[in-house]
Amino acid sequence: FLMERDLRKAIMNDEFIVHLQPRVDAITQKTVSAEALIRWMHPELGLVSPGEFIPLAEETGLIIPMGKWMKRKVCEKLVEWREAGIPLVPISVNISSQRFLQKEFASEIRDLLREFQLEGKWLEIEITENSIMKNEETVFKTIRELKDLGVKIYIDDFGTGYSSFNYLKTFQLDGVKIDRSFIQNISSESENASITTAMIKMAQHLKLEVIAEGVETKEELEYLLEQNCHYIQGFYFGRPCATEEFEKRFLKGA
Ligand code: G
Ligand code: G
Ligand code: MN
Ligand code: NA
Repeated sequence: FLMERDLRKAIMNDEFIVHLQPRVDAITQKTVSAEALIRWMHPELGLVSPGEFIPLAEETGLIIPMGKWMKRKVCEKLVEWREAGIPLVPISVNISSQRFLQKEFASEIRDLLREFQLEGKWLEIEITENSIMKNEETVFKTIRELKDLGVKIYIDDFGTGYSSFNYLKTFQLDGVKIDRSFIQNISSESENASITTAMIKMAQHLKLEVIAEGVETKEELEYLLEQNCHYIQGFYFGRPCATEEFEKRFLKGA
């Protein structure tokens, strides 16, 4: 029932907001970064979740202006924290493969960082395995340019894509985020446990950071810690929330 026209109007009327979810180092208990997740405050429907409009945004190409909006918002937030003397954490942004595969992606990031006078390490990106399967030449160049800027690159939903693992040695990535479907009930579901353990081992062997997503319970956390995976994102440490709440709860070291 959501139409392209609604989505266009939403972009024009600035109906989107950014929520942030902490990624925590479970050993130090410190928030090490934040994932930015888009939300749509629809005037009649209320909060619409991205699962309902990202596919339409991708089909219609509106994902491109939406992504630009998101990256600017994130840079504005980082600058706001810096000016307020709040200790920054990097903010990680989800990039649609449509955008990532365009030749100009890295220069968009470069221009943004320059405009906001931000070092690349404050902006991180999450791409899916599907983004690096195609168009190897462009991907290679884009990744190198992002690395030169100091922007970290993570594979999101790790373990759910169709690609082989070959890309892990081809491209210089920074880390993987193990999809939450593997994390759920990990301590009692032996299949999820074996798969996750293998993914953690492989990633660590390749010197990649490993982040477990969707961690909801103490049992899941403890299992992951036993496997040496201590970067944790999930409801256990915090749900995605408005930026003001994120600042109060997770950056109060200011
Ligand atoms: O926040 P939530 O779990 O409802 O997000 C659902 C999906 O929408 C996730 O796959 C998430 O990666 C995606 N998503 C959220 N925000 C953005 C965004 O700004 N850009 C893109 N491309 N995807 C997003
Ligand atoms: O595809 P991506 O990993 O970017 O999507 C992140 C999504 O996962 C967000 O929509 C966020 O709301 C959701 N999420 C984050 N932590 C948890 C969790 O602990 N449990 C569940 N069920 N969803 C989570
Ligand atoms: Mn993500
Ligand atoms: Na994910």
